[in-house]
Amino acid sequence: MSSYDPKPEDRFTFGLWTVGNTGRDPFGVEVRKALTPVQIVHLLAEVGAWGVNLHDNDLVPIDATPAERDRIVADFKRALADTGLVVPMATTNLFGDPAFKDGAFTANDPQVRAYALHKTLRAIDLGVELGAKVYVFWGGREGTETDSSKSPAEALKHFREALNFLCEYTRDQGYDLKFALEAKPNEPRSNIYLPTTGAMLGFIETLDYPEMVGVNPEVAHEHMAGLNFTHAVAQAWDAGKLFHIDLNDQLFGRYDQDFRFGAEMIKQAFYLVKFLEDVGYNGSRHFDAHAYRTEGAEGVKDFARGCMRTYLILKEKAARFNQDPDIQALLQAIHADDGLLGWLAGGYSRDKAQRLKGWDFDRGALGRRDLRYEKLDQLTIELLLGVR
Ligand code: GCO
Ligand code: MN
Ligand code: MN
Repeated sequence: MSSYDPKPEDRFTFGLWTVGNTGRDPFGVEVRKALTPVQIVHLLAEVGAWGVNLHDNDLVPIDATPAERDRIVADFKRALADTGLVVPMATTNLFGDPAFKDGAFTANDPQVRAYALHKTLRAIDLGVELGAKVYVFWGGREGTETDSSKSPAEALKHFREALNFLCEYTRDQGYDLKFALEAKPNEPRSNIYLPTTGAMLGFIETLDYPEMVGVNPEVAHEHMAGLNFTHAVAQAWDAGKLFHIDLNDQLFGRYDQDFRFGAEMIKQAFYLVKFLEDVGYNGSRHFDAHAYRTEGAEGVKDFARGCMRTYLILKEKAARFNQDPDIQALLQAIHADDGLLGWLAGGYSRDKAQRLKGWDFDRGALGRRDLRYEKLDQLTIELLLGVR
């Protein structure tokens, strides 16, 4: 067994909709046979994943009868028990049905908004029944093509009301469940509200129970917006809000590509893995991606194994970075502190402000410092390219 084989403690998860993706796109029909949820659980166990996540309707069709629902859920639970897979996260499909064409919690029609709540209440029950501890909200249809149709401020009010209602419900039921909001700038709507992780973090503080609500940042979504994903993740971590993460890959400026983790922007993927490992993130590492449309049944397994393997290789590279004597020597020099300004630590005081105003800085020397980031970056690249 190589050290790149996934283990339960790696907390690698996939959605039913990820390895279950049939390759359908706006220009073409399915290229792969649809797998049942039970088959997907077995596939994930075969490739070594720890968990499986789901939207309500990935498991239970939207028009299933109560008896059908119970049978499907029982079969699924048996597959989980047979394989040892867990369900750490659940979510609601609030985008697929035509009822949600103008949004769910932010739709103009109060009946649609109420239906979205009704559907989510039931889906929360289902998620908790399966053991989920994190509940994701991705508002794919929460947005507009034309801003003549609704006020963005009204829409946010509606979204806030819905989340407050659902937080109260979760508390009322005594569920051990946290919410994680997932931002995306566009697709399928032309403009989706709260388009970035940073926007979500600001919004969370306006909720009645902000401590219950965090974020689920996704690589592809911040890349679609041309942003540095690791910086978004770091902000979420700093705020104590990194409840979940969606890993995949994506070039800037493209449609939602959902590629295998690390498939495109390997250096960004490295800094992300290094960040997660350095800070000790211990939530799910969820791959929200799917195989290329060129792939069949074996290709889907190659895809899933590739996501996990690349993560583990990058984790090893991060450990190497942290031990590399040349890299560490450079970092030590970069962060060197002669201690002269040590008295500034520990926050403001009137005396400190006075003393600082009178301090004589050698501005010229500060500007002349050669920072050696070129060398540091080249060493990082060489490490990633496998020659160190
Ligand atoms: C997307 C999203 C979704 C969500 C999923 C769970 O771009 O389609 O990333 O895959 O993550 O709906 O909330
Ligand atoms: Mn996505
Ligand atoms: Mn996602």
